[in-house]
Amino acid sequence: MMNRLPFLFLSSCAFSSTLAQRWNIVYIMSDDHSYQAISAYGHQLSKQAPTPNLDRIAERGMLFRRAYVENSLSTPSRACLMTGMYSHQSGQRTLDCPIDADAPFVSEYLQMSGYQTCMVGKWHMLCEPKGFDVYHILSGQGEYYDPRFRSKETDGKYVVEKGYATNLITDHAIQFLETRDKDKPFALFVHHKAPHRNWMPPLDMLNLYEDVEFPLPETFYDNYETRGQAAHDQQMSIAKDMEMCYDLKVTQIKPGMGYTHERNGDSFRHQLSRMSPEQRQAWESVYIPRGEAILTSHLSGDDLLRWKYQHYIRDYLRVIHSIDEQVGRLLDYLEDNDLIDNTMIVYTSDQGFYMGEHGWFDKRFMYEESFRTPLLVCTPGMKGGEKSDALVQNIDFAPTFLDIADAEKPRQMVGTSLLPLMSRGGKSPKGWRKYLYYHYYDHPAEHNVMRHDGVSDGRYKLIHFYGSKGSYDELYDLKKDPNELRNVYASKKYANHLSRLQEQLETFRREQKVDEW
Ligand code: SGN
Ligand code: CA
Repeated sequence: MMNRLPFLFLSSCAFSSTLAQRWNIVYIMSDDHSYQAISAYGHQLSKQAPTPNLDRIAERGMLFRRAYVENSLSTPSRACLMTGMYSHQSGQRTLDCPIDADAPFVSEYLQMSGYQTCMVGKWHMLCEPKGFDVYHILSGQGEYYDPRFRSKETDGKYVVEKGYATNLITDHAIQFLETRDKDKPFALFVHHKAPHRNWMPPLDMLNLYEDVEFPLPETFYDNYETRGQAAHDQQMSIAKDMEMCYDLKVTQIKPGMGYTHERNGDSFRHQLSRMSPEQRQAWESVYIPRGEAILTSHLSGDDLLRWKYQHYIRDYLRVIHSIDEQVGRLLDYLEDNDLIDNTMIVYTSDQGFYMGEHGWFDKRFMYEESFRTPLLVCTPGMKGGEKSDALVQNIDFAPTFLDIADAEKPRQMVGTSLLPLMSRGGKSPKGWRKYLYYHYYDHPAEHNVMRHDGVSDGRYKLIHFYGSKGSYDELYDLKKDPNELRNVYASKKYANHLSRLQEQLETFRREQKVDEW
């Protein structure tokens, strides 16, 4: 096929921001990291499990309170990052639907404009890494312990590396920084596997938070009273779908014991079988007694549900603690090597995640916890501690990086550079988007979330669910109902907002040539 990478113009005026001076770029993205678990966001959970190193980025720069994804799932979100396009434009609509292999990647543009580029960690896309001088990528979703990586040097073969994924990915990032071409600016993409399911902590953190009782989210017992079918039919509930063995590491679970259906038991046993005797010993010395304690206590009903929540959250936050430490290590390196004053640093996630809100784990929905994603950015010379309420989306990263590289934004990129917004203390510049478009396509699939698209203006949100079982809409007022418990679609009081959002949704679909899929 023809290479569709268009000629790239270096621009000295039109699209470039006076702020950027071809800084280096360090883009750190974790996998399924909720904003509720970053202390800079101030949520209850993170008060008991702070993330001082991630907060350093916010202290130096800006925290985005309204950062969103377009499609709350890994590979589609990564495609938005790499292409600056919506899912239907890149082709990567679901986890398995392959990206258009000819879609130009931001890494290719960065290379063309003189950057040295590197990708370490979870790649997960159904195409080869493109536009990277150096890469060390995990196999598929990746493994937590002794993960397999491949790079240009391994001739396409995966090779096991001893250690914990988050540390090894950081090692590779630092290795790149040590050996890079010092005559060029660099763009380093650090993509953590953590804290993706099934939340396996580093072996020296297995007991962290064991004595901490984390608060239940306000919406933990949501009964979806005002919602349509999708919220009722999902299979991501802690009560019904979180598995005792795979998710909560109760290794003694056997069929017929009356616990949650154990779909992933085999893959858990496979994870255990990959451990070295020392790893296995460290692991079992902690999880076997925990498993015994829960089984002999014969908890059921709400007691069992609360136990599941605590054990889920503790493992998740252990994994976060190690991300925080390793990001701190990378920031220290940048500081110690005089790179902090000419590097943009981004910390984000491929989407948000449910920490028990609405009784759920996982993501996929256009409801806030999964639609929103954490975003902390610092650039040289910022005053620090700033917050932005502007509507930003993961399609904006590619244009931002090209703005930094002083390169013109190619026509197919629908996102917008964040730099003008950052130079205005986070306030939206004239003409900034007033609506966000969202579209989730992955159904039928694991967790059984219906297909839906929608628009949000940051306060009002219209969601259109559709699929083989029919279609319906929901409307939320986030100011009056931040937890999205009251669907006001049928309320006359909201008729004006409803028709405004309906019109916006139609306009998006028409202009972006997208529809039900
Ligand atoms: C795996 C997980 C799912 C998760 C998807 C997508 N199941 O399939 O719980 O929703 O990844 O996650 S597991 O049994 O394999 O753990 S994503 O972040 O890659 O989009
Ligand atoms: Ca993810």
